[in-house]
Amino acid sequence: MTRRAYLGLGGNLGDPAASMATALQAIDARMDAEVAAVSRLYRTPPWGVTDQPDFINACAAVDTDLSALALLDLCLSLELTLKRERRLRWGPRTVDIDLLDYAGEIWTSDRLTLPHPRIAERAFVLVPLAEIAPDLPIEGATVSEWLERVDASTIQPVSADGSWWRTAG
Ligand code: A4P
Ligand code: MG
Repeated sequence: MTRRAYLGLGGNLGDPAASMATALQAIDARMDAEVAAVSRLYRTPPWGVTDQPDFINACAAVDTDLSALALLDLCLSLELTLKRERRLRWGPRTVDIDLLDYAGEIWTSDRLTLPHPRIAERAFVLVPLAEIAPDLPIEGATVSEWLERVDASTIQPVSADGSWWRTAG
């Protein structure tokens, strides 16, 4: 059975857009997953630990036959592969891929919390997610409703549209 999942992608070292594009291409190439929509790329100030470079962030919708845990494992293995490849060839860079939502499911295990716990307070997630899923319910409100409650003024688009991932990487 195919389900709709949403991924949050980001990085702030090296060429995060290229790493994110490689990850989305790898997901889209699978028989059991298809990239259905991708937001623009955004430049975002660091959240949490603020003494670090700006991030590049984006969100993607993925239609998949994978279970939530299998999709999480795919994301984690792509993170490891990208970090390993980049470290060997061009020095350090990072890409993080979070599973933001999986078919609206709400549950927690030792390895996975759904939906991702900090979506509602993070403009760097809400701005790109609102571009592809404004009406998605997250913890009692829609993405666009949560977006109204945060300061999104520092979240700057840096790609013209959501096609960046097909050619970069
Ligand atoms: N895990 C549990 N639930 C999930 C989920 N829904 N999606 C577990 C993904 N992982 C989930 O994740 C650690 C473990 O969380 C995983 O192995 C999985 O079993 P991680 O992403 O490696 O850990 P982390 O990144 O150090 O921690 P955390 O809290 O996930 O950090 P975030 O949320 O990734 O934040 N500022 C800007 N502007 N843009 C950013 O992208 N990112 C971070 C990191 C901080 N500040 C940022 C950004
Ligand atoms: Mg993370």
